[in-house]
Amino acid sequence: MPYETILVETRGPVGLVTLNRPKALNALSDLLVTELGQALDALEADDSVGAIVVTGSEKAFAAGADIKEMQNFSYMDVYKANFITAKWERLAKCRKPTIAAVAGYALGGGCELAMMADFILAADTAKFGQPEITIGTIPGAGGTQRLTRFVGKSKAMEMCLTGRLMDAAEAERAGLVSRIVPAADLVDEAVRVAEKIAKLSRPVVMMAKDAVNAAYETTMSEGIRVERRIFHSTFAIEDQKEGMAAFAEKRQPDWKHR
Ligand code: CO8
Repeated sequence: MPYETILVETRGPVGLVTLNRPKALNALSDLLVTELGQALDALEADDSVGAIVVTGSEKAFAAGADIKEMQNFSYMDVYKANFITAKWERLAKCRKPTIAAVAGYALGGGCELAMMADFILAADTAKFGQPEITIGTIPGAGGTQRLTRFVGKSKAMEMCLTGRLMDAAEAERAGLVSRIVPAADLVDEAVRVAEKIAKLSRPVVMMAKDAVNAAYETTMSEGIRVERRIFHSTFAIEDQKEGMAAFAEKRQPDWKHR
């Protein structure tokens, strides 16, 4: 399907979505968010795709929600349309594993979008921030909640109250990103990691993702209970037999479910 604001391709078992509004630093217009949702629907439905990478340009992953588009919205406009959270949550709702590959600015809604992925790989040029306060509003797509869980109250509070940006090194120290890679290698490395995940047993990968996500949504004791139930259920999948047999027989596993 041709899109106006994103590029979509598959590289082997990896779906790669590139945000593509370079003149606006990939500002997240309503059309872009809609098209991103459509692309994710299609990649989730495509059985040949085992993992998804979302990236932007060298200069910007995304510089936020489109300020020019929303500047004249009234309270009634945003309230009635439930602006814009329902559509934005699509990335967070993916069942397949997702990686945000971030170079340059990931600001406001851009930072929020990156945090909806399962993990963030950052280029050494990446800059993260929630600068909404400097334009008279606050994060509206999970920023105050997800950032606080990633980096803790003190840093999240400082960033949301002052709009200060975090560079890649600070983001890695704070646990916002899993790793930093040179900007020139970012997309290739993200695709390599996604491919590695896509070549594993798909149901077991999805179960591992569910179990880690439980840590964000429940108490420790409930999370441990969820993990144990999911762990037990892997023993109902042929791939657990295959993986353990392959280990014992000193060979590579041949996964049944990909
Ligand atoms: N919206 C619309 N246009 C943008 C945005 C944006 N967020 N960011 C940049 N642009 C446009 C600029 O207006 C400019 O367009 P033009 O050439 O027509 O003037 C073009 O992109 C290039 O930008 P700059 O000239 O400003 O580039 P610089 O390199 O000088 O500066 C910055 C880069 C620092 C990233 C700067 O552009 C900037 O500060 N951008 C705004 C950052 C920001 O405040 N983001 C938060 C937006 S609010 C938000 O995200 C709320 C989320 C709430 C979520 C609700 C669900 C949607």
